[in-house]
Amino acid sequence: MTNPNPGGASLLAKHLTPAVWEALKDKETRYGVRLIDVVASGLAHPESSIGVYAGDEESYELFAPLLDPIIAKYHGFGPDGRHTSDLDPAHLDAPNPDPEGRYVVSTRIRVARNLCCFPLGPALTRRERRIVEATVVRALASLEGDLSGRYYPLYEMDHATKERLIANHFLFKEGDRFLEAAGLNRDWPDARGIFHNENKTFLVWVNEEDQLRIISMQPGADLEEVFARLARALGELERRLTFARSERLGYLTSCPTNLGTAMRASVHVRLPRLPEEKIKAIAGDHGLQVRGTHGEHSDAEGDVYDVSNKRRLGITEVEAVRQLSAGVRALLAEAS
Ligand code: ADP
Ligand code: CIR
Repeated sequence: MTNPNPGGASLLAKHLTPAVWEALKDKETRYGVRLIDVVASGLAHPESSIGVYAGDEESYELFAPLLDPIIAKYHGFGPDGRHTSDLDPAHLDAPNPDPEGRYVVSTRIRVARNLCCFPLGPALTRRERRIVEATVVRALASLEGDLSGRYYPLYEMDHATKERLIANHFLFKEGDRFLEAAGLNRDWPDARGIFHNENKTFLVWVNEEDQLRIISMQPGADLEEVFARLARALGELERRLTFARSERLGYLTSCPTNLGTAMRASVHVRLPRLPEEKIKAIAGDHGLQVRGTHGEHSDAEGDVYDVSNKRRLGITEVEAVRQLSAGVRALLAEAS
């Protein structure tokens, strides 16, 4: 097969040179992940912004000639970089940027995690995915206090409940075409589901893009409270589960944009008086990205934007939330 470079503006198209294709096309990881699997989503969707997904930890080593330049471009993190973590809420210092609740509708911080010693989602077998689900659900069942909750398997959930949870920003959407092409939706909805506490301030998505998406969220702009809850939940889960992690790349995730902290800290902020281009410019100056009201690949509804840290690798969790805090302050200064 000759180099199938999809063209377009994706990082895959930029970095899948004939030399890289030739050097990597016959390689295969111990879990059977090949170059053609890593690039499948970007080939199927030339409109991708990134275009690659890793099938396992070894993919990041074996296919480094393709993935390292993509990681460097997205995160500004070179091959000699070393990722460090700081989840200590005492280090945060990000006071509520909107104490009167005039602009910020809600705050959400999520991290992605995958279990050590399994392939990542694109290469999981149905049986392995079920073992992951059972392992995670067992760990979640023993959480106490405000973190205690219930797991709802997707196959048991009726259509109306699912739609309501998605509309209220609690549950992942179904049928993402990029994930589909990466093999992440195989056997859907088997072994997928959502855990949440009673007031839905602590939630865990199971077996979507990553095996776990651990989420802390609440109305308003109290970044410190949302971060502290997430850090506490992660501490509890780390005592019960072993997550896939590398010295260099931090927490391992299926999409290279999520490596490192695997954290996306966001606010939903209503900015009726600022043009979208201005919002994007201010956000960009602060290392933030802007999404629509219903997440990635959606539009802003009612002037509500999702503003979050873009970089997740080579930055600590505390720094990522501080970056969000500074950017939101700058946006609010312009908005009033
Ligand atoms: P991810 O957070 O995993 O990167 P998405 O961009 O698809 O993925 O967002 C997932 C969901 O979280 C969407 O419903 C989105 O609207 C919601 N969301 C993101 N940020 C916030 C926020 N600050 N408040 C409420 N919901 C949010
Ligand atoms: C794409 O390449 O466009 C999709 N696979 C989604 C990439 C992840 N999104 C992002 O920029 N954080």
